Amino acid sequence: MKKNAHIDTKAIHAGRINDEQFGSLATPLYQTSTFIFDNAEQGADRFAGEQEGFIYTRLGNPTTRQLEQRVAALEGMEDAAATATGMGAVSAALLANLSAGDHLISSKAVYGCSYALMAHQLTRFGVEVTFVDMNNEAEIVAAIKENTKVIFLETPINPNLVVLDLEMIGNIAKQHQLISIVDNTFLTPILQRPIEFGIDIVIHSATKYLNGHGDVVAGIVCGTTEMITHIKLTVLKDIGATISPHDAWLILRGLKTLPIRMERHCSNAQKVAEYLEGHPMVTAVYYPGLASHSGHKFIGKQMQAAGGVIAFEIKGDIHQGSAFINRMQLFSIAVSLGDAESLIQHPASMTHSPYSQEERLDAGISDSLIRISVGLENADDIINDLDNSLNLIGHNNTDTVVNFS
Ligand code: 3LM
Repeated sequence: MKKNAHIDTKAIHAGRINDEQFGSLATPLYQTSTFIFDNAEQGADRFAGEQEGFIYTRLGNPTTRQLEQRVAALEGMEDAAATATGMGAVSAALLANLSAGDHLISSKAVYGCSYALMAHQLTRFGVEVTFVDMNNEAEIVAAIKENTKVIFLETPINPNLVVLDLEMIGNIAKQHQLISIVDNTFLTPILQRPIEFGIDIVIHSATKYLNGHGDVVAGIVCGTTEMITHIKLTVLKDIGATISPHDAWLILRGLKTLPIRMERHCSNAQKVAEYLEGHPMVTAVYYPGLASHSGHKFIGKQMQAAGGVIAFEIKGDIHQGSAFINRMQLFSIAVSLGDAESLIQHPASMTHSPYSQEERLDAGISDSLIRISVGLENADDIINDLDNSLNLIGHNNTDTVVNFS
């Protein structure tokens, strides 16, 4: 593959390690915990870093390595480290760059467990955290202190789809010598490459679109060779949030169709968002693909398209909201996103329950928000499912038969 190949070609070929023994087209799965040394000296040399080669799967594995090189190529970054989960990636990126006494600035609204890690865990180890409105340049700058080391965000934000200005944030980080970390899970490198805006580290929950088939939990951190070596040799080696080679193999398979899946997720979500916006029972729709959305101006500049996640609010109280969700038939009631199947969930009681209600409201995540991950089914069927359920709101139907099959 040529270095300047298009991103959809890279999704299939980048980082490919040729199987010289058998010529296997598919990536061989090295499902092994350990690797045999030719002799004691070779083992010692590998441990000392004086000879290349694998030692033990917690420290590296050929299947995993191929995944790391492929995602790094897609993000346009030098290297990557694959992890056991997306939270493993968030933890690795933060723990490798923060020590007791350091200060971290994060967007107020982030994925619930990322918030919990920063607010409830890192603080136990003497890391100070300030949560800010990441769209407010003055507020970010005012939060910077002598000991500030890292700035953390995701865009679009899970779950309210607020879009943040990567160029503005990348510039602030450069000016103040902060390490910027962006969680790119919602858009993937197919739609957004944060490095183009000066961001230092990009992380993913590979559980989501990168794998795309709902059968893996995994994560990945991308950065410079120096940063990734630092992450691998400090945090990942000793904490052990290493990906299983089998999961790496499944994600490599999923990545081959990532560009075409993203195209379909986006076109389906655009149709669904437009439909929702026109429904009388829907009071608000949050999707950057809509001209009415504050993040719409970033499309074509920072992000190529708006992705497959939509948040919205409907008329009625909590009971009508639950009844609406319970009536869905094609949609599965489940957290996670980026799968072939359409999913629906309630952030306040599910993905963002690690926040207190006060913290959540302050972060702009309302109790009535409903989040959907628009799948790869036919858009008309997805819209029909929403339509059936929306049209029954307010018809004293809280005991409508629920069919989850
Ligand atoms: C969810 N999100 O449904 P894992 N970063 C982002 C994420 O959305 C997530 C992670 C990191 C959801 C998971 S909630 C129990 C289910 C932007 C996960 C963490 O560790 O692979 O789950 O990734 O929003």
